[in-house]
Amino acid sequence: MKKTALITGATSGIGLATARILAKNDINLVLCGRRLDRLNAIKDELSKLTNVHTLQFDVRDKSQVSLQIANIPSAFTPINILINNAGNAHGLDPIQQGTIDDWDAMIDGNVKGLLYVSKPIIEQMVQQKSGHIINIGSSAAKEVYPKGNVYCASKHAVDALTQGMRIDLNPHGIKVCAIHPGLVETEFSQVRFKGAPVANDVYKGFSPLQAEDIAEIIYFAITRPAHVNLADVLVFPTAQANSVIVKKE
Ligand code: NDP
Ligand code: 8X3
Repeated sequence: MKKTALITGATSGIGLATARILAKNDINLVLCGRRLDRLNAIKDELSKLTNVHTLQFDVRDKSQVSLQIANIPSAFTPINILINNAGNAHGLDPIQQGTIDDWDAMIDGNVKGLLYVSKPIIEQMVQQKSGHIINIGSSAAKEVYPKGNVYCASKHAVDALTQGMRIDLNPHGIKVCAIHPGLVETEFSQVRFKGAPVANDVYKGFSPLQAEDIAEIIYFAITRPAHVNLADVLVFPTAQANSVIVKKE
């Protein structure tokens, strides 16, 4: 019986790379994001490999999230694998110079959005007495770095929620995992720096992780035997020791 995975943030970066590897491995996909043109193009691409359904919503919009998840066609339910990947950093400023709009975007998207998506899927998984939730945290979930303040807080929350989910869902046979990447070359820095040229410098002078590196780890996690749960994975590029030490040429 084919499994179905719902991936948030499937329109670029880690989410898109994960959609591609899962499609190649015959997993049905429910792909989510805000950019409809990209969702349509990805559906065209991956429908050649597997069954694909797309949902366009902003994870911050709780009524849209619950409405759209409630209306997933029955061929794609129940969801067996939830990959909570949607998220971004907005700004890199000392706390005294941060903007409330950036803070709202990070707390509402990275934390509350993850909860809004998880709630209806967890209900399905509890009914099924099985399921696998993968939350994409960050090295910023494990340590705080200068100017990282609110982004780090949002990812620390993802780490805490992962642990809380693992505890509360333990009686229901549901696996819960967090994958915490360091520097991955995606659209992340374009978003963080709002398209400013500095975004192009973030990954220069060393070999950063690529989205496919994280997608492969996600695929490894979801293909472990039933009795094995990868609970917490911290992954850096070799050149990175922590959030502030990166060996550059
Ligand atoms: P990208 O910017 O390439 O991808 C982010 C994805 O999230 C997009 O598909 C975007 O889709 C979606 N997204 C963002 N905000 C929302 C929202 N409010 N509602 C719905 N979808 C949203 O970055 P990454 O692939 O790098 O990021 C994926 C995850 O990995 C994030 O949680 C990020 O924090 C985390 N991460 C990234 C690292 C890095 O260095 N790149 C390192 C550690 C963790 P759309 O715009 O179409 O809605
Ligand atoms: C993304 C990695 O170092 O920019 O979560 O926080 S970092």
